[in-house]
Amino acid sequence: MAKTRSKARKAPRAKSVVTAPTKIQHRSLLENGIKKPSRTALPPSPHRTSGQVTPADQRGAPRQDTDKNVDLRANTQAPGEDLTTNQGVIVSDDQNSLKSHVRGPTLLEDILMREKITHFDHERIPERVVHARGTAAHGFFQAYESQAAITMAAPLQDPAVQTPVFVRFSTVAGSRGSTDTPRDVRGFAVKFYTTDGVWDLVGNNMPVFFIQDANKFPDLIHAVKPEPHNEIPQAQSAHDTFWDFASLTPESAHMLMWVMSDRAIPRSLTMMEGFGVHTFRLVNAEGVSRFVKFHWKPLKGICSLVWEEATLISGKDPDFNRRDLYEAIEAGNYPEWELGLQIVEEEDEHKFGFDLLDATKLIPEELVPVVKVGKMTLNRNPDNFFAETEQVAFHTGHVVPGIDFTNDPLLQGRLFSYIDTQLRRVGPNFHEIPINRSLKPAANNQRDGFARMTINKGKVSYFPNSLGGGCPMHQPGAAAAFRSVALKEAPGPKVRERSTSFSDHFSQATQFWNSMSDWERDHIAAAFSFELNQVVDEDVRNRTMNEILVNIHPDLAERVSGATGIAVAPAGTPEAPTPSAPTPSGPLHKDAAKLKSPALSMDKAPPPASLIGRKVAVLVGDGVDAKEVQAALAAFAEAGLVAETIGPHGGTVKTSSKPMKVNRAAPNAPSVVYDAVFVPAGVGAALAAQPLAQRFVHEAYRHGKPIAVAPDAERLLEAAGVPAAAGGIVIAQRATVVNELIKNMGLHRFPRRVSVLKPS
Ligand code: HDE
Repeated sequence: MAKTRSKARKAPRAKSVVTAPTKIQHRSLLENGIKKPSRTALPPSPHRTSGQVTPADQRGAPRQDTDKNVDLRANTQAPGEDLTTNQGVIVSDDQNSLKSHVRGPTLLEDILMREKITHFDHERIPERVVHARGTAAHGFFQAYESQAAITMAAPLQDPAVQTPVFVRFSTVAGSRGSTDTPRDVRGFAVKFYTTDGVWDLVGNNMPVFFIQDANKFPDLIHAVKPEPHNEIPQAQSAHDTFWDFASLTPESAHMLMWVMSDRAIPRSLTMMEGFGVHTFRLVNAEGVSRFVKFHWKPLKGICSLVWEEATLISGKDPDFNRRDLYEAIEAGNYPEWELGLQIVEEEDEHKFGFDLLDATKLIPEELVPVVKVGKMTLNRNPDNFFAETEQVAFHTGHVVPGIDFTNDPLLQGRLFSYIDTQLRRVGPNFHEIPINRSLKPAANNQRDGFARMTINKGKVSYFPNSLGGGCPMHQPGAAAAFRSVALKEAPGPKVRERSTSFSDHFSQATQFWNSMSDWERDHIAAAFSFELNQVVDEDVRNRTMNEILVNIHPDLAERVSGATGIAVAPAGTPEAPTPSAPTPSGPLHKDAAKLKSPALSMDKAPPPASLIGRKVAVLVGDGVDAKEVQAALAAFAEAGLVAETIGPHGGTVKTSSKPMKVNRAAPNAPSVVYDAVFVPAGVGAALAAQPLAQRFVHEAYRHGKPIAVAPDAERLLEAAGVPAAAGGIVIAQRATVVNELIKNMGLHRFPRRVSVLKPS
C-alpha cells in the first residue's frame, strides 16, 4: 500500500507570519557578557522512542515557525554553563550546606541553601479543579478560504495567514498524576494567538454535556471526583456518588451514552474529534449574527481503545496518550484536524424540536452539515511542561471580534468561572505569562498585583484622563473592536427556572443508541454494566436502571440488567418517563424511538486519511529470518508506520547472518501499546513455547488487532488460542504477509472479535 497521506484540502502557501527559526535569545546570559551555551533554537529534546523514530529536526523535515514561537523565545533559556543564584551570583557548591564546623549544625546564614530550598517549597501551583491532567502542543491554524461573509474572526479571514495555536488535551476527573486512559471525557482546548487578540475555544471530545445549567457544575464534579471520605477512586466515574448524581439527573442521559461509548477511551489524542459543545455566534462586519457549533475533525481518523486494553495500558504505560502525542510530533508525524462549522440562521433557531441553548443536545450532521473551513496542525512540543502546559490559562470569555455568545446557561456560567479560576490558580497577571500573552500587546489601566511583569510608564492609570492625552482610549469605530452583538431580547419576568424547551432528556440519548453499530452497542452495554457493578448502593443501581436506562432503550436496559442483576421495572410512559425523578423529563420527541444520526457512529466514520505513526510490534528471537525482518521494516517505514522489534530479552538475537539488535525486551513491551503484530519466519516454534509471546498474541487477538504471521508461526497462534480463520489474521509469506497487515491496519481494529469475547 502506498503511503497514506492527508487527503484534506491543502491550505495555500502562508504569508510571512511564518519565519525561519532564529537563534534563541539567551537574554540574561548575553547581556551579562557570559559565555553563550551551545544549544540552537528549538533543539530536539531527548526522548524515549523506539529507535526507529528519527526526530524531525534530525532528518531535516521543515518545521514551520510561528509568530508565537518567536514571541516565546524572548523567555526561553537554555541551561547556562555556570550555576548561579537567582540573583546571578556564581555558586561554588550547592551540594553541601554551610555548617558551623564539619560535623556541626547548619547555619541560618546559608543563603544558598535557603534560596534553593524555599524556591523548591513553592514550586507547585494549585492543580486545576477539573482537567488537571493534560498535555499540550504548539501549532498553527490556516483557513481554506475567507469566511468574511459570516464572521470577522481573524483566523478565518485570509487563507494565506497562519494563526499560531497552543492546544491542551486533558482528562477531567483525575488528578495531575493520574493515568491517561480512564473512561472519561477529554478536554480539547485551543488557544488561537490571532492578530486581534487571543481566542480560546475550550471544548471537549464529546459534543454534549452532563448538565444544562452552570449552577449544577460543582455538584457534578463533587459527585464524579474521588469520594471525599477516603479519596477513592481516582480518575473514574465507576463509583456510588457519580451514579447517585447521574440517576437523579435525567438531563445527563445523553452525555452518559457518550461517556459509556468508546469515545471515552481514545486510542490517541490525535484520533479524536473536538467540539465547542455550546451554540456560539459568528458575527460579520455588518453586525449580522448566525448560530454556530464548532467541530474539530481529526485527519488520523476517529479511533478508540477497547476497555480491557485501556485498563491494561493504565498499568503498563500510564502516560500512553501523552507519550503518543509527544513522540508523533518529535518524529515529524504532525497531527492535523479540520475545523468544521455548523451554521444556523437566526430565523431557524426554533425549527429543530430541541433548544439550541441546551448543551445536552447536538445538531445531527444530517440536518445541518459540518462545513470544513480550515486545518490545524500541531508541530512543536512545549519546551517546558510547567511554563507552558501547566500555566496556560483558558477562558471561554477570550473571544475576538466576529465571535459572540448565546444565552446557553451553561456557557453563561463558564464565562464567569474560567476567569475566576485563573485568578486563583495562576494569579491576577496570568495574561502576562508568556504562554498566555497576546501577540497583540495589551494596553489598559489595570495595574499591579503579584508578579507583575509589565513596567507601565507614566503617571496615568485611569480613564478619562487628559494628562496622558486620553490614552489608552476607546475605539468604538475600529473594525477590530469587540462589540457584543445587538440583540432584541424578548422581555420577561426575572426567574430562577429552566425553560420547558430544555425538558426532553431522553430522545437524543435514544438517537445515540439507535445510531450505533452492533459492536458499539456491545461496548456501551458492557461499560454501563462495569460501572454499575462497581456501585454498591442498591437504590442507586435500581434508580439508574429504572429512571435512566429503561427510558433510553429497552434493549440497553435488558443487556445491562443481564450483566448486573438489576431488575428492570416496567418503563414509564412517553408523557412521564421518569415519574419519580426530581427533575422529570418532559415529553419526548414525537419520533424519539426512531431517531437516528449515522454520523454519530465511529464504525461509519471515514477511514483515516493517514496511518502515519501507528505502531507495529515485530516479534523476533534467535533464528529469525533477518532478511524478512529488514524487508518488513522497510515496508512499514514506507507506509509511515512505526515498527519496533521485540526480543525475549534486551540486546541482540542470533540470525543466520550477523546478530540483530532489538528495540525492546518482551517484559517491557506489552501488546496493548501496539496497533498490530507481525511474526516473521524463523521464530514460530520458539515463540510458541514462550508464555510472554503467547500472551502478546492472545491479547492482540482479544483486542481485535491485525495480526500477520509467517507460516511457521501458525503454531504460535495455536498456542495462544487464536483461531487462524478469524477476521484480521493473516498467515502468508514475505511481501504478502506485510502488505496484508498494512491493509488491515487501515481498518484499525476488527471489533467483532472483541465482542465475541465479551470484554470484561
Ligand atoms: Fe470547564 N472548567 N467548566 N468545561 N473545561 C475548567 O478551568 C467549568 C465545561 C473544559 O486545558 C476550569 O482552567 C464550569 C464544558 C476544558 O486548561 C474551570 C462548567 C466544557 C478545560 C471550569 C464547565 C468544558 C476546562 C478548571 C459548567 C466543554 C481544561 C481549570 C458551566 C465545552 C482547560 C480551568 C485547560 C477547565 C469550569 C463545563 C471544557 C473550573 C463552571 C461544557 C477543556 O474554570
